[in-house]
Amino acid sequence: MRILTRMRRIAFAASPSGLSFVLLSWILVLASSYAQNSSLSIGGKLKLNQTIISGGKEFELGFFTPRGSASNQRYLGIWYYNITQTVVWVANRENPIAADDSDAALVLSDNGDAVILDGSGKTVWSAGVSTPSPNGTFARLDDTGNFVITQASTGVPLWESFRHPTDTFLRDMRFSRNTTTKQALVWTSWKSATDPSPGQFSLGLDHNSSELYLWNGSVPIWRTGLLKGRTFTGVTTMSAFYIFGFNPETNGDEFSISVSPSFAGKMRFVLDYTGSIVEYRWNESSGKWFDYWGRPSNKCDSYNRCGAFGICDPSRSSICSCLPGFEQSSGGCARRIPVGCAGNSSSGPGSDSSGFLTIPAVKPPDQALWIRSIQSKDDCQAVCLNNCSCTAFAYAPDLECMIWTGRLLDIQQFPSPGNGVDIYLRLDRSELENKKPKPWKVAIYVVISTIVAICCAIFFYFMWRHRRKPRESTKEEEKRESTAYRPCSSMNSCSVSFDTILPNKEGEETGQGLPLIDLGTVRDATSNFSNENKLGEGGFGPVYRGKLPEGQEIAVKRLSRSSGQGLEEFMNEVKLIAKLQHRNLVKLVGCCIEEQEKILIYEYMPNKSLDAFLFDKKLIPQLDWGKRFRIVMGIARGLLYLHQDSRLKVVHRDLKASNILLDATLNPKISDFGLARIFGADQSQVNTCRVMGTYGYMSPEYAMEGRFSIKSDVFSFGVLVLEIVSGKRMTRFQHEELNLNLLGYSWKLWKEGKALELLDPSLDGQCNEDEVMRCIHVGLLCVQDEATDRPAMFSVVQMLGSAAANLYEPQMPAYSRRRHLLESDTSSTDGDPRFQSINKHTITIVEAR
Ligand code: ACK
Repeated sequence: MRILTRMRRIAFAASPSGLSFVLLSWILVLASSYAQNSSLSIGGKLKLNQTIISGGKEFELGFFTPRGSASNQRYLGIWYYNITQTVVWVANRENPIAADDSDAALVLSDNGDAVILDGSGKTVWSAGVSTPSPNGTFARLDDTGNFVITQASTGVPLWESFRHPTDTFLRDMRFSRNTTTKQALVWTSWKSATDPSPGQFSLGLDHNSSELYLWNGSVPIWRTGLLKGRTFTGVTTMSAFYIFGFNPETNGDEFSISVSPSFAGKMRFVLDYTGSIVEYRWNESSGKWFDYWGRPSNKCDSYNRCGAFGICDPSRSSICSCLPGFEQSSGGCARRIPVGCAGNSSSGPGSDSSGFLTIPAVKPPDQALWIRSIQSKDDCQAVCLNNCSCTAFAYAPDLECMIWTGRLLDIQQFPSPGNGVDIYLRLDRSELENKKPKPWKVAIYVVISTIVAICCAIFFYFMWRHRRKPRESTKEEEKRESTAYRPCSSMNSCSVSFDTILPNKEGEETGQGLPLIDLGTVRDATSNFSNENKLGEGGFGPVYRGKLPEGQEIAVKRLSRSSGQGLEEFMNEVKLIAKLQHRNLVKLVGCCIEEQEKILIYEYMPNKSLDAFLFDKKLIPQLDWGKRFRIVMGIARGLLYLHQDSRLKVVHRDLKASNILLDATLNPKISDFGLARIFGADQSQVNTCRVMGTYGYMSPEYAMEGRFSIKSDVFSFGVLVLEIVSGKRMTRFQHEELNLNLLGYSWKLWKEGKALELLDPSLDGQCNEDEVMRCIHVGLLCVQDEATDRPAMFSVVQMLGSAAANLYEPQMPAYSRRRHLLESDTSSTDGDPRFQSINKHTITIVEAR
């Protein structure tokens, strides 16, 4: 429509000088038909200052200069209509036109080819079409973002931009491969944020399988895993995100995969110049793109991170280990006992000296051989047994039979069943026998453990009776409690799982395997909750240090009866943490629901909370910059796990320094999940009347309107980062003269180019300046007023971790003035004032809505 507007302007400018009404109408008709057709016919030209707009005004084609580029060069490209420059396709990536070359143009030539000619008539780019009967051939921009040259007589597309992609995958595109030539469509990143020429990263279908690969040059750096049903086996959380999924299809000699996303709005996948695939979705209400999903997102996503026969588990502190039956050797993981087969076994192929061990829920190894028409797991196993070089197999109805011969590469452990596939690893039988005790041994174990369990039960029964005596007066209450929550008589004999006590919502798992610890044991461990053992007071009650009979050090969170954390919050926390496991989340050792007590037992963190460390003049010298940066990264990874990488989408809602615990090596662990919420797969925001959290860390939309989302956690993370960098508490900091809080002060320094002045003076300038600047930059991005302006944790981890990451400019953060925070200082709880601090406590505000 820009052409139409421009021509209207010309026409009106001309009319006063005497042009007739007829001529004016003719110009307008011509202009409108030109724009409405959204097309070029043979001989048609598109000059540097002209554009074509798709019929439904979705996309626009024309010449552009990349946003932020210092050079004045023009590329022919397609972008979203009426949205801040978002380029989805570029034609002349390597041969830009000079902006002052006013004669340059895109032309649909006589032979039906689309060519870019510079002012001297030289061809700068061509679609490469040549048709013997070009009559009526036209080029049109569709509402899908596809620029198509079509032969009028047949209606057959001669050329499509969708089949010559650059760095963006749009919803109507297809990943495809020619099944004969094995040639696949390849997406290539830009060289930099402002240079559309082909960069080093590319994405496309594998030559043989239904798998997508991301390459750096010719080296694979990530892969999706095979398509199983409609989701990729190597991408966790995918089923949740893509309800309609990915659709494989074979048409003639073309194999292709299209996407049917559940999201109806504008969306695009971009292979960015740093080598990440990021899915952006358009938020109509804020008029902004937000990054919704991205990969690679953890260290184990890196292709073959742990080498052949290694397995990578991102939730462990040491992420690499060897597969069972393999051990570390000089060249990586090597088999402990060779598998007997033809050549080294008298019984030849299929010799019974080998068997299979199940490795559940893994990203299937690379380079599987697909065996067609196998109907059962047993048949698939037989295929593997009959092939001496077969090292593993997998069978799933959607995948049929896959076998691997030779080395097993790029295996990642996923957090839970349902993700990835179960593979069956071929091992020598002696390896399996080690794992499977002989039946007679099992029988002896069973008899002995039954006798021990009965003895323990009798012993603890008498102990329990003995302890209950003084509490006769509360018998009635106890009766009520114990009918709802059955106490377990002892930890050792505790076989009651959460299945029996926790309400199990549809689709959720129970916290199986987490022990219930009886109250007597907890009392003994904490010297009957003595004051000497008290570590402090959390928002929901006191926390005590203790030691279990086996010697394990624990922290016991005793929920006070008067606390806001009722049974619901308690159950919430137990169920959540039991299901989540990550090195940056605190580990729940057990819990106790007995008499009127609700108690959570955690692993003990010798360095207590970040709050206690960071704001203590004596302890702070121990936190040098390197440690602080590792803490920031650890919290970011823990949060990324909660938001994206675990099976659930969890919003913590109360992230703050006092909820970050530090282990012996100062590795941070996110704790306190009392307020956390599980989000549905497609749920991005929840409205609540019950605003709970901690002022200063609460995002504006949550504090003021009760709206929370993963971006509320991102806000709290940003505050935390600025606190860690500055060593200043959000709720205590006030720049008196400027009336600024920590966010406002950070922003002021940033704008003045003096951000490094924010650094904690106790560091005495000892730091990695680049890391400090990145932390401040990311911190400011995270505390933006609008949730959509805040990056997702996926981007945060990337931006913090890579000096090359492209960081956009922050705007003024939320609550930049102090007065908002003065209100926050009023929050407090009852209890021993020794243990209270201003921002340690979680508050609840009930707002009328
Ligand atoms: O800041 P702190 O010393 O560390 O005081 C608080 C207090 O209990 C109330 O939350 C401490 N705390 C909580 N959980 C643990 C834990 N797992 N290990 C050690 N200290 C803990 C926290």
